[in-house]
Parts: sequence; C-alpha cells; structure tokens
Amino acid sequence: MGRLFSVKMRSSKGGAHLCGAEAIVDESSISKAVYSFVKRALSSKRGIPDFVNLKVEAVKQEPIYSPLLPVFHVSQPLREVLVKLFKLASIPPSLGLSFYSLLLKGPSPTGGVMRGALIVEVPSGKRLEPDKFKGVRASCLGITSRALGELKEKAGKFYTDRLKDALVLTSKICSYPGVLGELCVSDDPDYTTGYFSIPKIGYFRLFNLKPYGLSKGGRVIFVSRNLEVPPFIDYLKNSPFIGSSFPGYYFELPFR
Ligand code: PML
Repeated sequence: MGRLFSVKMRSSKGGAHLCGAEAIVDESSISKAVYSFVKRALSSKRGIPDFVNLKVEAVKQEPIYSPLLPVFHVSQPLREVLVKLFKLASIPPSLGLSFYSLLLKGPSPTGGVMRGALIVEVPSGKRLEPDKFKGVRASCLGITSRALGELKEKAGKFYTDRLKDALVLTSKICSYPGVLGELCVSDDPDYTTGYFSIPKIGYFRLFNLKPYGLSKGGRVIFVSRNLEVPPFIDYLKNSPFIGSSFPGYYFELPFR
C-alpha cells in the first residue's frame, strides 16, 4: 500500500453550498476519487455548481483505524424512540428534544442552518462551539474497501453513499471520550432521513425526521460536562479516521 491522501470536494452556486464529499485513499486511487467527486458535484440535485473546490493532501498523521458503529433501521414511532435513545445516551429527553426542535427551526443566531455541528454540554444545555454561526466540522474521514464491502453487503438495498458518509463521520465523533451522542437532521429539503448515534451502541437510522421540503437541519454533538473543547475540535478537524469494519445492519432495536 502507498501513501495515504485526503481528497476533499465542495461545490457551491452563487456562494451557497451545494454539496461536499471526502475520502482518504491510497495514492494509486487519487484520480478515481477526484473523478467520482467531480461527477458527484456536477450531478447534485440542487443544481449545477459555479464553483468546485478540490483538495488533495498527503495524510501526515497516523490514521486511527476503528470499527464503524452498527446501524439500526428504526421503524418504531419517532418521538417514542427518540426519548428512549436520549435516555440510553444519558441525555435528559427534554434537553434532547429541545435541540431536535432547534435544528428544525435553524440553529444559527439568525435562524439559518449551520455548516458544522453544535456542541452541547449535558445536562446544562450550554452551547460550547466557539462559532455559533458556523459550528464545528469533522473531517479527515475514510473507509477501507473491506469495511465498505461489508456495509454494502449487510445494508443491501438500504445502502447509499450518504449512509456511508454519515456513518464514518459519526463513528469518528462517537469514538472521542466524553461524547454522549450525536443527532443529525439533514438540511437537504429532499432528504428526510437522519440519525441519532450513541458511542459503543449504534447508529439509529431515523426516517421522516422532518417535513419534506424543509431546508432546515443540522447536527448536535452532546457531550459530558468535563469534556475539554479545544482538543476535541482539533481531533474532529485533524485526526485521520478510517472505518475498518462494519458490524451489521439490524432491523431489531437493541432495547425494548
Ligand atoms: C442516512 O442514514 O441515510 C444518512 C442520514 C444523514 C444525512 C445527512 C446528509 O447527508 O444530509
């Protein structure tokens, strides 16, 4: 295996973000990744971009290779499940639900969406992200071909690239000590699927999390009180994380 490179793409139109993607690949796969990302940028449902930014950069730190979280496909009533999931993650359900509502309203101070995540201290509900407009983004993400094969095989017809991207991202977030869970509501108006993930337990794939057509959403990372924010943000942005295996895609919840 050759050197590893991080390949990142983001596209926009008239200054507004359209889509983004990233991968960590072996040097022999850089052209393939660049080609597929340009193709993705040009076929975004949100329109043809007038700007596509591609960044190819050698990975300088030793990557963390870690199993991805298992996925649970939730078909139970949403609010009931959310309450159970918040309890399981040691987050007071009233706090969890209030941040779910905030994502649906637009969590930035102007009521817009944030590109990055909110960091919320539990149980105080204090917001810890330094920039309340932009939030915090996790980056430097990859998946081995073995883990991708397992995910595709186990998820079957429920596999999408979006699931893969979200699963790698949240598996990285949930690997950090002091993270209690992450809630994600897509800000794409056409996409109503999101998730709540809990460290060491799983990625709970939630359907119809918001009304179709709503361009609001975002991510909330719930953390315990003693988490130190600057090293956590440094980990999210800069530590290369590669999903190395996938445990399973389940239709039964691991609790009643
Ligand atoms: C899925 O499980 O289908 C992905 C949910 C997260 C979507 C976030 C996004 O891509 O907007």
